[in-house]
Amino acid sequence: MIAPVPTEKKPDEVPPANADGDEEEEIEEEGAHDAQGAGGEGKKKKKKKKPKKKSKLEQTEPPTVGLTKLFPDGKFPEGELHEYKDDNSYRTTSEEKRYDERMAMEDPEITYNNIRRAAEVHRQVRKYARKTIRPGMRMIDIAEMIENGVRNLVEEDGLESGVGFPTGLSLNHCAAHYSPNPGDTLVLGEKDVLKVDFGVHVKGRILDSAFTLNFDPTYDKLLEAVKAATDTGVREAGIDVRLGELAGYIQETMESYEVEVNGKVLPVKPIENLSGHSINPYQIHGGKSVLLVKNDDPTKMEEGEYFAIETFGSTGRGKVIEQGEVSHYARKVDAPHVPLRLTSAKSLLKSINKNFGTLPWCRRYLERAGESKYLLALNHLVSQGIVQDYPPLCDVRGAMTAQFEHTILLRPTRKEVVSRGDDY
Ligand code: 57R
Ligand code: CO
Repeated sequence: MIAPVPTEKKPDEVPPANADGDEEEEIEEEGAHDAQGAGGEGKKKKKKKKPKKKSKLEQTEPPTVGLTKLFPDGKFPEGELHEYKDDNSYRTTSEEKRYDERMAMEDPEITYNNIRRAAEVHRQVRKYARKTIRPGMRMIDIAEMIENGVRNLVEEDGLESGVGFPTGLSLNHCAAHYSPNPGDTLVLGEKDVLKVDFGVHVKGRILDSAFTLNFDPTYDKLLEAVKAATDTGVREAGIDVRLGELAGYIQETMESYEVEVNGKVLPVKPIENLSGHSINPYQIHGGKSVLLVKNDDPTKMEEGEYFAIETFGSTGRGKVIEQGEVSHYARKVDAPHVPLRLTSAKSLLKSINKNFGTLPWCRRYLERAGESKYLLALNHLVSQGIVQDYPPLCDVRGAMTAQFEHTILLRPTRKEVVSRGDDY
């Protein structure tokens, strides 16, 4: 549970005040302070100018400084490393695997530096979001604060770098795929449980990480259960691990928790029809789903793959249905090339291809790209199977749901939890 914090800390300007930047001349009186301490009319001796240490560029509040400025050598921090277990433990010291990794780092297509840059943007933006999001704020203002931070820090540049997908701000019994649409006047409440799920991409490498905020302690245990279940998933994931088995470990951890709500003890259930997922360049769902309930999916995790390990816990049925107005969309990777009779649909598709390609987006991003009165054309593209719509996914009213999510890399020598931070 987050305790109310004192008002906003004064933004610390970057760089320090003496704009002219030249070192202060310190003129020291010769002998002025000699032993007898008497002020002597000593000869004016020019003291050697000591280089004033360059003030380290720091992130501002709200975050505005592009990370290439904070990491001038272009090298971004490695995530949390885990050695592979059992018959993949040889990989840690394998010369061949270490060679493969060196090669990977030299290949602009494979280098881990892009996802690490996206991860550092995510950490710095969420640090500010976690201390700033408070009941009374409008959902649109929360979304734009996060998106402006991402665009500034990733130094947004069309499809080269930018926001990875719509900022998810699903509340209470809704677990995923809610983002405010234009005109949404919803305000965050004291008793709300908020899932903040936002993405950052660099050259199509999408960093997908999420956390849950609550502002009163009632559901602290639910958040603890889901954080532990996600950490189990992160720990047990690995090369050659079967997705169905991994789901079993996640379920075991989740179901070992219960929440007491107004004197009633409720079991924490993993949500059976939500999942984590593999991630491909410019494709948020890479085709492999990591479900949250044990199953016999024999599909294995493979070397070089990126996975979003995310778990959802609920005090309700542990099952979601599509509910409410759609905000989330994405052009299908293998969209059929059907002739579009509606000219407005043709030009809307052009705008989608130009601004998003196959990256997910929401209606606010469409309007930011200059589109208006697009709904008819958009629904036409959905009905033609060219664009997939993703309605909000909700358990029963009265249920409470929580989410935590990390992106992991299955590198040849070891697993890297690239989105790990000192917060979660
Ligand atoms: O990660 C249009 C998006 N994703 C944003 C994220 O799990 C995703 O439905 C997709 O914007 C589109 C799910 N699993 C079934 C396949 C069993 C959801 C929940 C988590 C989420 C948001 C997700 C899901 N499916 N794809 C990524
Ligand atoms: Co995800």
